[in-house]
Amino acid sequence: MGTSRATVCPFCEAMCGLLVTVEGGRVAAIEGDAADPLSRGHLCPKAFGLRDLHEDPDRLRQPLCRRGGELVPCTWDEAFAAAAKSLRGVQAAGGRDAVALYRGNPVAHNYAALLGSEFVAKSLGTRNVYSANSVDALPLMFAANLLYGHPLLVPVPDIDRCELLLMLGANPVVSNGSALSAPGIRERLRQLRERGGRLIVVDPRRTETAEIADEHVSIVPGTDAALLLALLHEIVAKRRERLDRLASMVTGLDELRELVAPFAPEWVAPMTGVPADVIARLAHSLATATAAACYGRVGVSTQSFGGLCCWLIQVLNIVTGNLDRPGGTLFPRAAVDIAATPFGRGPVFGAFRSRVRGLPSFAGELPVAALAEEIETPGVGQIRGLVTIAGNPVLSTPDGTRLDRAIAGLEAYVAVDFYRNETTRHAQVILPPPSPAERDHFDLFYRAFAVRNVERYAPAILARPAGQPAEWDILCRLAARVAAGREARRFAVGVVAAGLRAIGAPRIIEALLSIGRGRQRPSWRSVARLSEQYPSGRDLGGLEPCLPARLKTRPRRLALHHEAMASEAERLKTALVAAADRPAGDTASLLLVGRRELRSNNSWMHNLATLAGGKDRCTLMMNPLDAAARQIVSASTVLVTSATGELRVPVRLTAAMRPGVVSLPHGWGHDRAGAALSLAAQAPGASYNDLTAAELVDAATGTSVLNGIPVTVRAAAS
Ligand SMILES: Nc1nc2c(c(=O)[nH]1)N[C@H]1C(S)=C(S)[C@@H](COP(=O)(O)OP(=O)(O)OC[C@H]3O[C@@H](n4cnc5c(=O)[nH]c(N)nc54)[C@H](O)[C@@H]3O)O[C@H]1N2
Ligand SMILES: Nc1nc2c(c(=O)[nH]1)N[C@H]1C(S)=C(S)[C@@H](COP(=O)(O)OP(=O)(O)OC[C@H]3O[C@@H](n4cnc5c(=O)[nH]c(N)nc54)[C@H](O)[C@@H]3O)O[C@H]1N2
Ligand code: SF4
Ligand SMILES: [Mo]
Repeated sequence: MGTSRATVCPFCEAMCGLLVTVEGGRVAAIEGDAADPLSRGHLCPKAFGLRDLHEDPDRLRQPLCRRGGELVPCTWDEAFAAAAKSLRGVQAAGGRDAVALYRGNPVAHNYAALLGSEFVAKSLGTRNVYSANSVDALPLMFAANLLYGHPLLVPVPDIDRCELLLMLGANPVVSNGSALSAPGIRERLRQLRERGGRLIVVDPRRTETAEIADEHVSIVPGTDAALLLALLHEIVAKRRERLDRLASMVTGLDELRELVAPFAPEWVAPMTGVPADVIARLAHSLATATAAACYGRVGVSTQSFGGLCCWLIQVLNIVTGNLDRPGGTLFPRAAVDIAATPFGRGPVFGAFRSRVRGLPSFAGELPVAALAEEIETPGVGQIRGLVTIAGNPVLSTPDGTRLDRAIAGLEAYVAVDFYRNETTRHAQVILPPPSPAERDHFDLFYRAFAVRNVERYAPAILARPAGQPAEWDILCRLAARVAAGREARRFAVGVVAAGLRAIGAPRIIEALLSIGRGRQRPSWRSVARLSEQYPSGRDLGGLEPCLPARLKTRPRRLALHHEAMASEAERLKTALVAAADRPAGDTASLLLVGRRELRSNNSWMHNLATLAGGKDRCTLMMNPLDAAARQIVSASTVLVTSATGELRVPVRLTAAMRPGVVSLPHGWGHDRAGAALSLAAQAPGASYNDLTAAELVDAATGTSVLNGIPVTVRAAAS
């Protein structure tokens, strides 16, 4: 018999509690932890990735250094020496900004990487800090910062109590929710409908979530801002707003009335593809429901008016009185309040700009759309070295082919990753962290987005092999080596990193917990005690109203007027007028949108046996009408061409697609030489981001436009 250990799945934002049976030092079984107050026993197939990833022969268990052009195993001492030497060399010649840092999505699921990578950033002292945020949730944080005063003070829909949920550009039945941690969301949505509530999904595809909804509203990609403005037009211009207890906090309502005035449903209907009577009906439902929530994610974030969309969604919740209302949208209160951390301190937006294109910074980072040009363009501050931590920007950021080429030409590149993926294959040094089964777990980031407040710490379920440092160790050591002997501020960062490395990451969590807990609750002296006493997590209760107290705006007001958003609405108006004047033509062109697949996680987990099997997932979904017009037959191979590139993928004909729109998942394209993902390479697929353009960003925020990309599709010669 093995022993059962409780942990948390690190693979998506749902944070499912798991019970793992360990036998002879191996993971023998994984099941959902019914005692977890948030996940209540839910888990999805990806949880088994915990075992597969641990046992994957391609997972790096030893650092690699480049010798004579080849990446070969080396000792940790050799790896750190080579890493520090190359990065320091580049900075000595080209200045601090000559080395860039890119942090990928798994950093947010790994508290030691989240904290440790801050040291790496500060020790490099570079302005060239990038992350996956600018191909993801940046517009949402931008809106939160404008309205609530902090990028991480984001309300989530109270789906367990709401009566009407209007969802745009999100597919939580597959993604398991994003900026909305609600494990088992399919069941929660079923319950919503069972208690008489309604779910309405706005998406160009009849998604798996739309499939279980009361209504699917098919929309032309990239036009959600117009739809949202028309909804607001119906509510605010017609004075049907209902601020209720928010009335004393709201300012700028008159300006909002003016802003939405031109966007009558009849006007936006032809461009959005949503009939005017449907818009009017949706607005009426929102304005009259006792508790409703509007929610949007990736589809409304990474599109040409992403910032405006995310802001309008919040404004819609405010003017219907649903913000901070049970059954509406509420602010989670995690044991560690990340909205009270230094992230986002100071001028959050536009504190500095990228060198070549002048794209604005957000929360200390530049948009990743600028990375390739910052590497390619000579001059003072040109990037000649790179550090990536848990990322794969060659597959996950726009114009991957160009970035791939740019990274290949760098003088120094150090990666912290346990795979030699499509990006890290270019590294001079790869420093592999332990497998997720070998690390402790505390969700520092995603608890801020959960529909129930839970405090949970889990020790590692397996011991680290001898010689394998913790990721905290790796990042602190790297930071200390890079900063040694530099100017005072960086030197100090290095000294602190070296000191805290010895103390260990759990102590930082204990410190944060004791600050965050407030007066009335008992103070945990150790995370070990927390996990002993509450192995499945400690329930801190459901979400509750907290405004105006938690607002970070000064004075504590909800201001509905923002110059930046007013000018975005103006830009949208101009674009719509131009579109309406254009002769209907160009039926050759289709609009490409993204999707996610259940047994996949962005560009990775494609190398895991349990998840990789089954039918081809990197397929282009297309409406049969569009196929017929192009003599494309079911299951054939097609060529998809954009202004940036061309892909060959199998086609899947389905009436779920809106005519004129095609859908492809991102994160495939595992046929690049030099990566070491043997299983993934057997079904490589093609990379969506070979079609997207670095030039295309949301003007308000600098976030990449990854949806609504014009493409042509034709049958490939067999
Ligand atoms: N076209 C298009 N592009 C997109 C998107 C889209 O919808 N459409 N979505 C975007 C979104 S939302 C995101 S979040 C990004 C993701 O983009 P990225 O964050 O750049 O890439 P991932 O695919 O998440 O790759 C994660 C890497 O981290 C490694 N890793 C996993 N766990 C750990 C760990 O604990 N420590 C370390 N050091 N490494 C680890 C894995 O081995 C893998 O190589 O992609 C974006 N790109
Ligand atoms: N299984 C699985 N789960 C995941 C991930 C994964 O790769 N696989 N990735 C994780 C990550 S990093 C994230 S950020 C989340 C993302 O979580 P979600 O945002 O829920 O996931 P997506 O499936 O990308 O949903 C985006 C939807 O937007 C639609 N869309 C595209 N363009 C438009 C548009 O212009 N307007 C509207 N209204 N809709 C549009 C697409 O058709 C798609 O259905 O998922 C997380 N969970
Ligand atoms: S939904 Fe799946 S991948 Fe996400 S945390 Fe739960 S088990 Fe892990
Ligand atoms: Mo993401």
